[in-house]
Amino acid sequence: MDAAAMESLILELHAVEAYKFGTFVLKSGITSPIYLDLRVLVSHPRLLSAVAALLGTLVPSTTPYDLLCGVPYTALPFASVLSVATNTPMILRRYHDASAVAGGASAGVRTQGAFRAGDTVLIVEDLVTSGASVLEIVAPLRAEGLLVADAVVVVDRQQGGRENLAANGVTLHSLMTLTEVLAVLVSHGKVTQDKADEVKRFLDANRTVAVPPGTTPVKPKVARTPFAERARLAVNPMGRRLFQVMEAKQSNLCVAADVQTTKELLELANKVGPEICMLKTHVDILSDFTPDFGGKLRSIAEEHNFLIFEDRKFADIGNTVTMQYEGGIFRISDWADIVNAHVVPGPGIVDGLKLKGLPKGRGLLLLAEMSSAGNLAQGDYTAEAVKFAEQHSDFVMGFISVNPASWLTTPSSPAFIHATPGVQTVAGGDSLGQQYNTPCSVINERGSDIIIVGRGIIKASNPAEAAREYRIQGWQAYQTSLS
Ligand code: 5BU
Repeated sequence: MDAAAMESLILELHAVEAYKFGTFVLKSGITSPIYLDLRVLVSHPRLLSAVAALLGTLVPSTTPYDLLCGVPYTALPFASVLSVATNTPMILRRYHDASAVAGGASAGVRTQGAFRAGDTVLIVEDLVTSGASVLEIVAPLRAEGLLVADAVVVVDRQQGGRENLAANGVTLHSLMTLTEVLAVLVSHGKVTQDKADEVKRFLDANRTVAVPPGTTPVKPKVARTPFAERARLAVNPMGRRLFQVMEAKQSNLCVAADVQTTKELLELANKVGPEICMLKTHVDILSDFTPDFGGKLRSIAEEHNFLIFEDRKFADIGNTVTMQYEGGIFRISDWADIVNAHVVPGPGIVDGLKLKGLPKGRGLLLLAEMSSAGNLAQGDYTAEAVKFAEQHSDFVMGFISVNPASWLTTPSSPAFIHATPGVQTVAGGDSLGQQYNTPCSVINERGSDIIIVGRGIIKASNPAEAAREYRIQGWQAYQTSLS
């Protein structure tokens, strides 16, 4: 769109009060001095039609698409008008699947309209802040085998959405940015310079909504040895088995089963079992643990072919961890294929755990990094973890890592595996310091192998379906990283 056309569109949108100035709390939780309300366009069909037509011109003709999908609800009229005008079929996604789960004729059917796996979908959205709404649509579409590489949007609020989408393999094309809107409104006397400056200060302070510092990928892709080959290189038998399971199930997904009862955990294991290579437990948060828990979980693991990782994070001297690993009420070494340990006590912790675990064919992950904000596992500490692992490659199968592509000291063998917690479809964090990166960023840019997903799956209304979506995303990112 040329500058004159954009200027006149901005003024027309202003005339129908699509831009509102005041104090507004956005969906992302931030307080904004400007609010864009493009729903008003349903009352102005000519303008709606013009905006829809312009959206259709944003994607270069060299990247054709088969289908349109509007992000509910504001963008649905834009997508519909563009669909009719260009004779491009549409598909529909529900906003949230609560109604589908509740029942009814279309229960369980979440993408409506005719499509085939491999079809290319153009996402249509009204405006993008963090990109969360677009990503909530992209993930399930990809899980259905659809290809999504582009999203068109009327306004880019310039608050991390473009970067967040790019980190997930989606190119954002916008008709205008908030900066361009402000410049036109000021030059036509529609807002004061003071108001524009206030909005600009807000923009500067909120450039990367939901993308905490350090989570934007900076590293180039790392060269990757395929999992099948690494299975052959692995010294620790459990490490070898994990690579084999990953290849067999085409899954580099580990679910963090952070539920409070054994009943819930076993049910969850059954639901997500087909999608995962590994189930991560915190056995000490189960309120009703009984000694038969391990046996029950192991039979589910055998049925679905996944490994059990007890996230015990041992952190004591060698002698104590032998007892914590083998004894107590949990008897972890009897049922957990894999455990993990901090390296802060020194190499004695690995010796201690190895004494009990190696004869049983178990494996150990060392905590080289952590996902929580402000943690101290970095730099030399991470390098020491690598050293410990190399000295005990018979028992240490890999690391808990966050950004192994950034490590200055890297393991000399690709046999070590990297598993990364702090993963959700949208980058961000929780209120207690957890930091999330996307599957694509974790596997592709950060060079990890396994995504560990907890609340992104267990809090979903359909954990089995969410697990499938994460598995497909994680595996696609792995395959991309091979090429
Ligand atoms: P979430 O719900 O996806 O945030 O759960 C993450 C899980 O991974 C949870 O069980 C944590 O205890 C675990 N975790 C982590 O989040 N960060 C770390 O550095 C390590 C483990 Br180690």
